[in-house]
Amino acid sequence: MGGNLGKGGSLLDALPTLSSPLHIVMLGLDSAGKTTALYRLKFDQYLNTVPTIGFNCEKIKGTSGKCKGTSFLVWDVGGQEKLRPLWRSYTRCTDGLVFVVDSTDGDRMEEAKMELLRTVRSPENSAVPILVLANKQDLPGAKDAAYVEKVLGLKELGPQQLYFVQPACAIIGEGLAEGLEALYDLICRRKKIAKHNHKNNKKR
Ligand code: G3D
Ligand code: MG
Repeated sequence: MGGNLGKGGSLLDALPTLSSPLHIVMLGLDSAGKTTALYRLKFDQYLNTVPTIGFNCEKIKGTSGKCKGTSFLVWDVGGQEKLRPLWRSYTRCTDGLVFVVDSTDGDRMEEAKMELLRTVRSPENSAVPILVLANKQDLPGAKDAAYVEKVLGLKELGPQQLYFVQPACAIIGEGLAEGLEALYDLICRRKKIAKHNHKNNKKR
């Protein structure tokens, strides 16, 4: 993130103002590992999950890097087909999306792609940063981040769409803190871009 402090901008102008807590919505097909990831982030331990009917919500504090100390309010929304129409009511006004994928479930990657694109293409979600967790990396046959990026068609979303694909294993917590940090970074970038565009529009 390059700042431009020398040209009449103050330090405050250069810093994105992030409201706290940041609102994050976790989506993905049923059984991808969303609830496991949420409770791993919250309690730093594995909790046995049952399929989510409705949602779970937890406040989580960033533990490392630039997002250390930042509060995130994370909504984990049920992923069963009958619950997916509800996703839209959660994603309105969110700061970031976490899309969790079971990296071993090749058969349902196309379905995951369709649901992701449907959510991201709805106007109220335009340009919301996305963290894709390529989960269950501990299992044999798990596809890597590059494959998941390709099969979900993330590049098709255009150059303005900020996203990052993080390999993860939610049951032991691997990759989750890194993923959250990457998402925080994307949220900062988006705020900066929005601020810049707002300034330029005012000049016109
Ligand atoms: P969901 O909230 O997306 O529907 P859950 O998914 O968090 O309920 O997880 C679904 C199943 O996947 C759970 O197993 C959970 O333990 C498992 N799981 C989640 N993350 C990982 C992972 O990284 N690796 C492995 N091997 N399994 C994972 P059960 O057996 O309880 O259905
Ligand atoms: Mg769940």
